[in-house]
Amino acid sequence: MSTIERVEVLITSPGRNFVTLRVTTSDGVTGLGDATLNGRELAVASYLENHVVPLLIGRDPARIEDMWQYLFRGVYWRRGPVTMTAISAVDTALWDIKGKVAGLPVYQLLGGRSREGVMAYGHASGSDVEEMLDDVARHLELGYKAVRAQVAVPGIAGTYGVKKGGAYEPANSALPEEQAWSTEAYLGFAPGYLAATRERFGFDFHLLHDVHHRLTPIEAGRFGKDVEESRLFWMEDPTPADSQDAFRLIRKHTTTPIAVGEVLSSIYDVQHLITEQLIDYVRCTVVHAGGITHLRRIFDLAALYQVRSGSHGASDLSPVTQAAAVHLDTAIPNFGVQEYMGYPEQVAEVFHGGATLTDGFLNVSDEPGLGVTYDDEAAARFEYSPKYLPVARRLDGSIHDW
Ligand code: CS2
Ligand code: MG
Repeated sequence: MSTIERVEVLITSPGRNFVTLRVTTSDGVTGLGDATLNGRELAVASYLENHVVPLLIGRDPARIEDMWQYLFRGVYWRRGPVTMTAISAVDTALWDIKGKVAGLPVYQLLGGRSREGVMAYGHASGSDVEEMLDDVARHLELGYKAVRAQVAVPGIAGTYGVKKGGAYEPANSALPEEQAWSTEAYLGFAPGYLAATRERFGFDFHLLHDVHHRLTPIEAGRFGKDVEESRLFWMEDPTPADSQDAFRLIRKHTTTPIAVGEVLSSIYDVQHLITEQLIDYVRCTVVHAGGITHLRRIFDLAALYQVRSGSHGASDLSPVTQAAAVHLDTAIPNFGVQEYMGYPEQVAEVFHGGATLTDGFLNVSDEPGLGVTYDDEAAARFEYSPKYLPVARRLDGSIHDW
C-alpha cells in the first residue's frame, strides 16, 4: 500500500500571500492543496504544521472520505475557517493524488463533464460611474458573459470591490486600513449605476453586484426591490449570514436573486439557506469549505432545492483552488457561475498550469489530477509579509461589517 510519506506547508508571496500544502506518497506521487485564509495565513500554516501534518504520515492517501471524517470529527472543536481551510488543503491534495494515480483529471473522478465550459464572471469597477462603465465595456470586449459592477460611493473613502491601479487587492497593509461606510449614501447611489449599466449595455449579459454584508435585512429588501428592473444575476451577501433566518425577511420584499457563502465554511452554515430556498446561489469555495469532498456535498444538497453554485474565486484563493473549483464546476449538474479575478503577474511564476479563460469560459486540461504544479525556486523569491483586510467604520466612528 502506498502511504503518505512527506507533507510540506509552503508559504510564498508572489504579489500576494499564499499557503500551499504539498503531500508526497511513498510512491513519489505529489498532490497540492490550497490553505490560504486571507489575512490569517499563518494561523492555518501553524494548525497544519502542528496539528494536522503529524496525523497524516503513514496513512493511506486513497482514503479521502475517511481522512475528511477523521480531521473533521476527530478534532472535537468543529468547523470554523481555520480548521476548515486546513481540512480543505489536505482533501484537495488527496484528490490531486488520486487523479494522478488513476491517470485522470479530477473532473472525471467526479462523474465527468456536464458542460463544455465554466462561465466566469469578471470584476468591473471604477472610482466613478464612467470609469466603471468603461471597465464593463472592456470585460464585454474580452468575451465575458457575466460581469460584476462596483463603484466607489461618492464622499466615502475606500469602498470595497474597487480597483486601485491595475488590480483589486483589499489585503493591502501591514495593519488593517480603516475605511468609512454610509448605508444611506450607498443605498442612494448603487441602484442608479446598475441601471446606468443596463441602459448603456442592455440585457444581453449577466450583471452581478456584491453588497459585501453591509445591509440589514430590511435595507437589503429595499435594495433588492430598487434594482429589480436592472435584472441582476445576483446580489451578493446582502446581509451577514450569521442568522440564516434573516434571509426570510429579504425574500418577502424582492425577487432579486441572492448569493451567499464566501465566508462560510460548512454545510451547516448554509443548510437552512438552501433547504428553505432563501438563496439562489451558494458561494462556498473549495479552500474554505472543506475541500472538494465537502463542497460537493454542499452543492448536492443545493441541487435538491434548485440552488446553483457560484464559487468565490477572488485572487486570495490560489490557482490550486481555482483549478479544483473548475474541475468541480465542470462536473456538477447545478453549476451557476464561477468568480474569476485573475492574479498578479508573478503568481504564474510559482503556480504553473491550472484553469484557463477563453471567451468568458474557464476550462481545465485533461492532465491527471488538478493540473497545477508548484515551482519551489520561484516561490523562494517571494517572501511572506503580513497583510490585513481593511475594517469598516460608520461615519460616527463605530465598527461596521467590512
Ligand atoms: C469579495 C472578495 O470576491 C468577492 O466577492 O467579496 O474580494 C473578498 O473581499 C476577499 O476575498 C476577502 O479576502
Ligand atoms: Mg464577495
